[in-house]
Order: sequence, then C-alpha cells, then structure tokens
Amino acid sequence: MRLTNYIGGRWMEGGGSLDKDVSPSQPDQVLADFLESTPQDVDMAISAATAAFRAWAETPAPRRGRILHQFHRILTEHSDQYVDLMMSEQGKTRAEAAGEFQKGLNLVEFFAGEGFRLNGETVPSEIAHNFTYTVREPLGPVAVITPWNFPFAIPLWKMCPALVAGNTVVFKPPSYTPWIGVRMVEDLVAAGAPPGVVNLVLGSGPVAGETLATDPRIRALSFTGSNAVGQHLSQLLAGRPLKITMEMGGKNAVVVAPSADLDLAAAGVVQGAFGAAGQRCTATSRVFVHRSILAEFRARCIETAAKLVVAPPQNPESAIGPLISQGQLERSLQYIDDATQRGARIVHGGRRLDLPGYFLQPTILENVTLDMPVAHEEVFGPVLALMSYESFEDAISWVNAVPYGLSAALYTRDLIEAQHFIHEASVGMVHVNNPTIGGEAQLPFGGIKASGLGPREMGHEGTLFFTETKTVFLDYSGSGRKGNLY
Ligand code: UN1
Repeated sequence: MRLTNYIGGRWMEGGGSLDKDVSPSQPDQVLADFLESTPQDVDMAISAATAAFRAWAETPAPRRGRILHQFHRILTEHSDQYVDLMMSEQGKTRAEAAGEFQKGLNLVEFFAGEGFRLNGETVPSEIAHNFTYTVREPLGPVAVITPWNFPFAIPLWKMCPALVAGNTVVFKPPSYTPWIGVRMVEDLVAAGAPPGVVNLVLGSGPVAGETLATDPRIRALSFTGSNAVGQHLSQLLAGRPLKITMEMGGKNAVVVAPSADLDLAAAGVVQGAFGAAGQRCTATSRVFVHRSILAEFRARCIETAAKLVVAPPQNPESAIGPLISQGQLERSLQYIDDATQRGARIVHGGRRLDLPGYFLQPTILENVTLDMPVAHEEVFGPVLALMSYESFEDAISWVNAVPYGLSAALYTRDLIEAQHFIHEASVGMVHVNNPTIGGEAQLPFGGIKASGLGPREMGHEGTLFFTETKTVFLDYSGSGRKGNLY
C-alpha cells in the first residue's frame, strides 16, 4: 500500500522520499508507505485550495452542508474499515476506536447542519432608515494540522466547520496515522467535495506542516498538538494576518471530595487516566483526594485499574493498547523513574510489557509532591499521580497551580461545593461527577493558559472561527447619513 497526496482533485506522488506507516502494537509490521511531502508539494496544494476558493465560497451553505450529510452516510457504510484502521494504525482498542468513530459521526452530523445556521445578526441602528446587520463570510484557504491520538475525530472537528463555512482546506495528518487521513479524504471526495476544496499533504511537521502554516495565502490555521510545536508555530506566525486556533497540552486534575460516590469517582479517574493509554490532552493525570477517604479511594482505583488488560487491540480482552512510539513509551517511563527517585511510590503498574509493541502498564503513583515534574508537566501516557488534601481551598489552588488549563473534574454530592469549583477552576472545561475526558460535537471544546490559543473548537463557536464578520450599514432613507454624526 502506498499513500499519496490529494491535490486539486487528483491523487498524486510528490517530490519527497517515502516513509513507513507502522503499527504501534507490532512495530515490525509495515502497514503502508507514505509520501514525505516537500515544500513544493505543499505549495501546489495551497495553490489548488486558493484556486478553488471562490466557487466554493459562492456555493450556498446548505448545499455545502449536504455534502457533509453525504459524507456522514459514506463514513457510516465504512465504519468497520475505520475502526480496524484506528486499531492497527493508532493502537486503539476496539471500544476506543468505535467510540472515536461515533464521536466523529456526531461531529459530521452537527457541522452538516451548520450549513443552515451561518447566520449574521440584525442590530438596530442609531439612525432612522439605516439597516445595520452582519454577515458571516468564509476566510479562504485554511490549514488543518492534526495529532495522532485522535486521528479521525480531530480532523473532522476542524475540516467540517471549515468546509461548511465556505473555506477550502489543506489538511496535514500526522505521520503516525497517515492512512486514516487518506481514508477520510477519499470519502469526502466521494461525498462530492469538488476538486481543490479539500487537499491532503502527507509528511512531517517540520517540513510539510511548517510550510503549510507559514504560507501567506493561508487565512487560518487550526492546530492540535504538543505545546512545543504549538509555541514554535505561533512564534513563526506572530504578527501575521491569519486566524489561529491551537489546542495543546493539559495537566488535568480530579478532586474527590468526602461526599463523592467513590465507585463512580474511581471509575472516572481510571477511565480518564488510562483510556487511550493516557494519550489525550484531556487525560486525568493528577487526583487530589480528601485525606479522610484516601485509603479507600486508593484501594478502589487499584482494584479498577487491575482489571484493565493491557494487550494488542486485536485481542478482544484488550482495554489498554500500546503507546504510539518508542519515544512516547520512554517519556512515560522517565516520568515514573524520576518521580520514584524523588520519593514517589508506585502502587500499581509501572512496567513495560514484554511484547513487541509499546505497551506500558497503567501506573498509579503516590507520595507525589507538587514540585515533582510528574505533578505539573504533561506526561501523555498512562501515569496517574495520587495526592491528598485537607482543605478544599487548597485542592482548588493546586488544580490551578500548573501552566495548563484544559479540563478539571470534581466528584462530590455537595451542590455548593460543586458550584464553587465550577467558578474557581482555571480551565476551559469543568466536569462534575464526570471524568476529565470527552466532549460533545455541539459544545465548545478547548482550554485556557498554555492549553489553548484562540477561539474554541467544536460547537457553533467552532464554525464561527472559520468565518469573518462583515458589518453592513444600508441606508434606505434616500438621503444617506448627512454630516459628521459620530
Ligand atoms: C477527549 O477528551 O475525548 O488531543 C478528546 C486530545 C484532544 C481530544 C480529546 N484534542 O487529546
């Protein structure tokens, strides 16, 4: 299998070398070869997107939405292929792949309907017979750069709003999961996306991604990925006239209060920490438990985590798949090692599995102190730091005492405590009696502080990012606005 670019309505080879798409549960298994795009390939894709823009922008929005409806239908027909591909190429378990697939479908469904909701506003004017209103217009060619941890849902929550709002897209999927990117573009084309409206460039972040993001014809960049790459891109783009939305890291905390339903809390913490092998920006990586329930909660977490079978996704028992790469595995092991050297204790897991892929046991650490890197840096692996608190105020201040501000959760039955937490937590998303992970297509998703830059994604806000507002002053008095009124 050879994966290539899709530019201006054609699948085509590029000027770069070939790279290997391997399975993280069996790294010696090459799934496909894929193209490493050169700057010239990316340039061609941006030219195609630029050329196609006007006609697409003039296509009525409901009609653009109907192409997404068709896309939804085609994706549904291919559900097994996508789930299998997410399992082999990304390493998700079957349940995780099916979950991401369903979330992707919900996103396509929601954004298809946005074709009917690209409304402006009518606003009363100060002046008689002056009709003042706003319209929403597309931006132009936009860049979509996505990570490997949600290879299906994240491109959908970027490309679908961009397209329905009338923009043309150049999409660069991650080099760990190019095949899923190719499959999505194939289905989008089959759904009726005209030539040049969606373009795909495969390749690396430093070459293909950077060339794409920094091309002056690109009117918006929607990026999800690491803080290091996000910060690098935002420095390169500083002062440039394009819209940017970036969703980056997290260091998401859960607080478990004395009144919490402990089974619910343990299930939510374990799911949030170890689902997707912890490779989620929204993963739970810190938990602050009230001292009075620490021993009991700790026991329940260990018991719940111990039931999770770490195995290749093709094993029907598998609840945790591999990490994406040797590098990610080593990163997690280093955090565990560093924490134990500083006095933390492993109460569950901590070991790599003796299998060919990058499998790590779900790991729970206790005796963690706030100054340890594992307590304030993003790990992006199945590593959970368990800490205790006595005063709720302290717990809240520790939730907030990290550079990130993506998601936080509280388990409690106390409404006043919950409301206090919702108000005080410095994050973009707060969950009460829910894990820190997950989102819904129709709700804004994203974080504050180092977790995000620019407007939220998903929901109607996600669509509006891909538009400009034009304010219109239309005088119908016949005499116009005379004199220097304001
Ligand atoms: C989720 O919490 O299920 O990169 C979605 C990430 C996020 C998506 C998380 N952008 O992990």
